[in-house]
Amino acid sequence: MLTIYTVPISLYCAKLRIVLRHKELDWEEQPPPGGYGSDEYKSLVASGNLPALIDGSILIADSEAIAEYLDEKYPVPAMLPSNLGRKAKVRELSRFHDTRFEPELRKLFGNITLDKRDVRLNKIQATKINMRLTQLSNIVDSTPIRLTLAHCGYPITFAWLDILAPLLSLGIKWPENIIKWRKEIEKFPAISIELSEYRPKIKEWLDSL
Ligand SMILES: N[C@@H](CCC(=O)N[C@@H](CS)C(=O)NCC(=O)O)C(=O)O
Repeated sequence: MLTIYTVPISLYCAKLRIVLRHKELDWEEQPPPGGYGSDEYKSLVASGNLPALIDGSILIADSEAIAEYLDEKYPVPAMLPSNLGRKAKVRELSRFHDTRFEPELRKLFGNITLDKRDVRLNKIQATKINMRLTQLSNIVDSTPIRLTLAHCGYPITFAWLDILAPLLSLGIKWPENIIKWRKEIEKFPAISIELSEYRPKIKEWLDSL
């Protein structure tokens, strides 16, 4: 049995569950021992990163490293193409999410309640998110026929944007081809099931602020 350390609100834990679901793997989830950000957790996972996977004697932290490990260990259904160039393009798209797109959204997380809201930061981040969406629209080129690792992070970040955009008046401009691409990837059951369970967690988290 695979074990993953997660917290309910974590975007990257949701991304990882899409991979686990698509591969029809069994897994159990545990909260990070000692709590999120604790020294106890860091004694197990030096970076403090969530998610982390325990598979026997192996512990891996970082959703992308875990996803690639799972794809090699459980190759069916494959979530990376076997063709070298296409594989690299899937990795490129996946890393664009993790290193360029989602980090711009994350900067808004401390800026949600009225007492902490910084209108200037909202505007800056809205511009950056719109810029990343335009870039994404120039990277994404076709309707996905099968689910790859590159498709697992975006639906979760999009779900956050759906909720934060009206709340913070972000004025998000969705490119036409991204609206279409999103609809297509959200048809994969691994994604639709995760979204139906994850969206309420975003709302619960917002209510707890
Ligand atoms: N690139 C990392 C990002 C994961 C990430 O930022 N996780 C957050 C929770 S959503 C976290 O671990 N924050 C605590 C920390 O970085 O110490 C991944 O894909 O796993």
